[in-house]
Amino acid sequence: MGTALVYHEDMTATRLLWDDPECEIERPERLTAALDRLRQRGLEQRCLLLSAREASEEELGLVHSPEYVSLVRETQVLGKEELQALSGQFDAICFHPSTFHCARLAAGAGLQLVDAVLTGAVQNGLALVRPPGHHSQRAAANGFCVFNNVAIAAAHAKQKHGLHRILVVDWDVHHGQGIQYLFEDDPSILYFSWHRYEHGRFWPFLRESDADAVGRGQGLGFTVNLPWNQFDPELVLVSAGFDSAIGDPEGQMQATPECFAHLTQLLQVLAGGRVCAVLEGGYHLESLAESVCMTVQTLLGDPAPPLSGSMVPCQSALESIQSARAAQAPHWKSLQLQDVTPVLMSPSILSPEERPPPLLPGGPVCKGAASAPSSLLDQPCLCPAPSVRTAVALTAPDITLVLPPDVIQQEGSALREETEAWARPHESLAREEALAALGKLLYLLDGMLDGQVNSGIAATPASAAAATLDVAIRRGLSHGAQRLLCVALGQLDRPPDLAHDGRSLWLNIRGKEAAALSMFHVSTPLPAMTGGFLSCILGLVLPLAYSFQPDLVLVALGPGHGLQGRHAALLAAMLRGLAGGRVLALLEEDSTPQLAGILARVLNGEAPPSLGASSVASPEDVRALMYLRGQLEPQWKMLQVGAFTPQK
Ligand code: X5A
Ligand code: ZN
Repeated sequence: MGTALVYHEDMTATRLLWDDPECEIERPERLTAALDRLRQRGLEQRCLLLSAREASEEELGLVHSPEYVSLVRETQVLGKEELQALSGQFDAICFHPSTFHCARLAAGAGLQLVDAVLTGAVQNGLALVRPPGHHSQRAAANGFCVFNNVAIAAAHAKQKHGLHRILVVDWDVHHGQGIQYLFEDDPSILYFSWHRYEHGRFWPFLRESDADAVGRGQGLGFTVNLPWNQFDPELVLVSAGFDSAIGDPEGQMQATPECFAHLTQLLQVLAGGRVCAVLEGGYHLESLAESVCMTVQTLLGDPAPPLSGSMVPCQSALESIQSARAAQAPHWKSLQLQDVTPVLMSPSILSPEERPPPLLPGGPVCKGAASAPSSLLDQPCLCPAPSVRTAVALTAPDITLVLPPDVIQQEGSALREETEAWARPHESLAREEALAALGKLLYLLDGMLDGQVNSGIAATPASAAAATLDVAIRRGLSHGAQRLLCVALGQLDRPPDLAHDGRSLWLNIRGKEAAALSMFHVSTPLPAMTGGFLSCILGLVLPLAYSFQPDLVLVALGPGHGLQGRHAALLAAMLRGLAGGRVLALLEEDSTPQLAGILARVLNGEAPPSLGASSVASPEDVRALMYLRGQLEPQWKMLQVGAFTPQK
């Protein structure tokens, strides 16, 4: 359905008129660098370009006081000295005669994006704006922010489009206290922020940025850090700051550009894929440009490049996550079933006496942060994007199967002798139909391993499912895959003579028993309800998969898999985050065209249908999950993120 890119050149006008080391990083080149790179990568050309309009004063009034709007309006006619004096009344603000115009364009860009998404003109989009917005408050500019672009967009989505549940995800490195203040008593706007905090020593140095700020009044539980399986938003707004990216002089964090592709992709499974991202911070031009490209590319449906790095969460991150879970548990049923013992008994802010001086940019630099960008950013993913994103290889092409125009219906088959050689050890592959299906699967798989095709769907007669999967695994491992993840649903057993060499991870979702036969051979029951299914994916499948870092993923829906179409779509959408989206789905031949169609569209980058506000997991499902996590956590460290066991 398309991706919008909202921009207006005028937003490069506002700039610093005097010396101010704090404000100088928020400069016009931030926009031009991001836009140039989008052009260079051919991404701008794939978007629907919208020219930003100014927000009206009435629209600004959705979250700002009339007096404050007037005050900003009047800066247009002030001289340099007056501007500087007024700026001094706020924290980290530098007004310019064009500030009012730019800030109205920035707010207007967010509104236009929301309108485009909610009228169905596009599926999602990004607004490239200056000045940023998330620190700005009802009657105050703050932290380079003048009008609160994302907050105005959220209020507008409620007022003009009648939405009832809006998720705002703030991945800027700073806490968007402006958004928190504006909506802390509003349960219809769930504000989730991750930010650098340093026990209160990182700007904006606020006690209320901590995990125990959970909203108030009606809005209790609707501020800060939550899992998203009960809220079921109708729209996702992203305060997309890239100062959490590697190389940023403000944030001094280590997130690679690929991280933003994964964050975006994770959010795309919500709200039927209606995601509006609005630029906030991000001050390292190279890192900003790359991260913006990753975000837009993912909005366009391209698979996320694999994450690099060790996939071992650090202790302090685990503590922060656990604190937030503990603080949120009273307000969210899905957290109550889990182990949310607080790690920290006292609030994580230090008292004034024990507090070291504030951390300022240019102060102590995180190890590696300053030097990392050159190494990590100079070598963009060189592998060319496959020419075909998704191919469907069904034996009896179904005329009722409706596919998007760019999904290829594959005609080819592997050579007959070769197919027979692979089939020989398997009795169930002797039949002509099974052989024909195997030939098509091998051809598709080779296309994927050669890098011509990114993802695909193949089918097999039910009686040959296990043997076909067995061949696919062997073929994958012998023809270029280093690590292969196989997620098997239904009556499919791990091939008995598959080597235990750590190159394959077998995850079976079926039956009654949860069992970890080895760290590479895991079996878990298929949860009965949506809540349990989500917990299984988020709490087990993804942490295992991200820890394993496969370069090929097979998902097999075998005999009696019992999976609903929308659940299969969610599983496929989530697994697409692995292996650069190199996912092959294996279906039974008599699967419905609806199932094949939805999987093809999701593998091709479409958002899966929204699951609706889901039930929580059943006690049995939780028990199975907890058991497996306990067994596997020592080996697969990403599991620690969800179930924290304090470590000595
Ligand atoms: C939008 C944004 C940061 C202000 C930092 C002031 N503001 N030291 O990233
Ligand atoms: Zn920021």
